[in-house]
Amino acid sequence: MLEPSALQQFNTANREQAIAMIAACVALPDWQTELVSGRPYASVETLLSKAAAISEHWKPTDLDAALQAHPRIGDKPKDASSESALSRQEQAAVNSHDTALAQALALGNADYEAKFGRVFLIRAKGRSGEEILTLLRQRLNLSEAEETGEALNQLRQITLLRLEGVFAR
Ligand code: 2AL
Repeated sequence: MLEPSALQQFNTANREQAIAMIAACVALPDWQTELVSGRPYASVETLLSKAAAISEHWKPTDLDAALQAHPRIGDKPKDASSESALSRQEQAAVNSHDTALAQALALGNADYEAKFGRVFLIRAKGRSGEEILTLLRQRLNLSEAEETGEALNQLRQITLLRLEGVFAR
């Protein structure tokens, strides 16, 4: 028998199960609830555009809340949670055996945290460690307001990529 697609499962699951399917995409309960309340979705594209639209409402306080689920770049988490498994995959191209790079990232992360008071966030999937380091150094020059906007953009990208992964079958 044909397995139901992830979208069919999401559309027909009870509320709690539906939330559990998307919870690892971003640790923002309001976003999760709003996406689940929009069911049923006719297609994965409709679901992804709704998800993108509701992520446009995020504010700086949402960034702080969501960051709790994102380890630093270069600190690949070792625990068994599904968020950590996603983070490890996303950071796969950050070569932790390159000591010079690892040290430069650690220094950049520390400078960033001293300046902005939160963890540096970047969509890591599709980027090398060197690229991430270059972007980290550039973003250190932004103003507080510019950088908050940029970090929220990165959070949206990470969230939507994770969501595409959930509904890719
Ligand atoms: C991460 C993460 O866990 N996945 C990703 O794309 N970026 N973390 C971070 N601090 O940027």
